[in-house]
Amino acid sequence: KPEAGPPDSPWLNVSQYACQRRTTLNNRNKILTDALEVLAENYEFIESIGPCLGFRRAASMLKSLPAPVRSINDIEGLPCLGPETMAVIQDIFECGSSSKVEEVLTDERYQTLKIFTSVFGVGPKTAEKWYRRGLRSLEQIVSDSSIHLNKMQIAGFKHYEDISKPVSKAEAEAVRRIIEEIAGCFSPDVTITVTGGFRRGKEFGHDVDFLLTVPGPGKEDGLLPAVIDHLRSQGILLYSDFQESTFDLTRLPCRRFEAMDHFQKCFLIVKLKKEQVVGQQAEQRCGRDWKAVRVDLVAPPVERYAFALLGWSGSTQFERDLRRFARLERNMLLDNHALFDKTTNTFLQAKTEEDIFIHLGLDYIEPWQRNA
Ligand code: TTP
Ligand code: MN
Ligand code: MN
Ligand code: MN
Repeated sequence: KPEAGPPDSPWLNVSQYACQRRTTLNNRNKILTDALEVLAENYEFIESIGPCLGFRRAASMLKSLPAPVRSINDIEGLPCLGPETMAVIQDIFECGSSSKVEEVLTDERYQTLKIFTSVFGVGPKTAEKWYRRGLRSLEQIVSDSSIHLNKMQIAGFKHYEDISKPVSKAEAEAVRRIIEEIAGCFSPDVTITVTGGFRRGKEFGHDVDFLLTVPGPGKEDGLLPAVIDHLRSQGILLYSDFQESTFDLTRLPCRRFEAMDHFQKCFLIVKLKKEQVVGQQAEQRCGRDWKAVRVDLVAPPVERYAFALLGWSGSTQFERDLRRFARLERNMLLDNHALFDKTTNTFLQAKTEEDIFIHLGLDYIEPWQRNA
């Protein structure tokens, strides 16, 4: 085998940045990326950010390759592969699996934290606290009266069965119709855009994400509270966490990647009737005729739309690398609100996602190619 593939190999010139790669849902290296993501997750649980990102970056790079990696020679010269990652990949090629990964998968702590963090509202910190108290199952958590659950976690446990199941495209479409109708009552000019995993072409998601906008300055004020009230009066609001806008152009942009932005937004659980979903039976003899579904709504000011759309379309790894690329390669700061050029001290305006890619000197990457 040649050392680094033939000269015209598509594996040459693979960028270290996800925003310079096209990553579809067709992952040819799932065995490797699943293994690396287990290690990344394990490091996330112990809040060891450096190693976690290292493994995530490696997995993300491998997802973009147009063919399966068949030997350790294949990946020579590719970016994002540190010595630890190389050792894992070598183990998988030589033994069929990585002992390091197997160890994590059978580790009681990993298994327990994985279960605990699968509850809506429970992050690594809370999961770790419960683990240290000797708790090992969700049943133990809900029956322990000394544990204080917040409002989000109470909803998370209450609807656990439903919201731990994947949301289908048909269900996402049904949710879109409901939100569209309700938002249309607030203003006939509202536009609703699917973001998140469904915009990237995924068949299933853990929630449904939407961006709502109304043309005209400040016209989005009050939109989400109105939508939430409407859902409540229809009896289909199971949980809502509304966050008022704290958006302030004078304090832009943020210095680093933030999971949270400053737009008006809400994290919801809504009741989706089976009859509202195309292709599902209206009535079942036994059991409920509805399913609880997690829904995220964001309502940015219309002139921030392109930045919000890019930021909420993901994947998380793609977003991280867009920001990292902007900072390290362009001396610019990008977040969900704006793009700032530090060299000229100016904000760069954008009406579309394409505008932002042009400002960054990047080829446009379609949403379905952002599954990094
Ligand atoms: P998610 O809904 O968490 O992820 P996803 O849609 O890619 O995957 P899934 O199918 O499992 O739902 O987040 C979508 C994007 O929104 C993600 O790129 C991160 C971004 N995001 C923000 O920018 N700010 C926020 O406050 C949150 C919660 C998400
Ligand atoms: Mn989502
Ligand atoms: Mn979401
Ligand atoms: Mn901020």
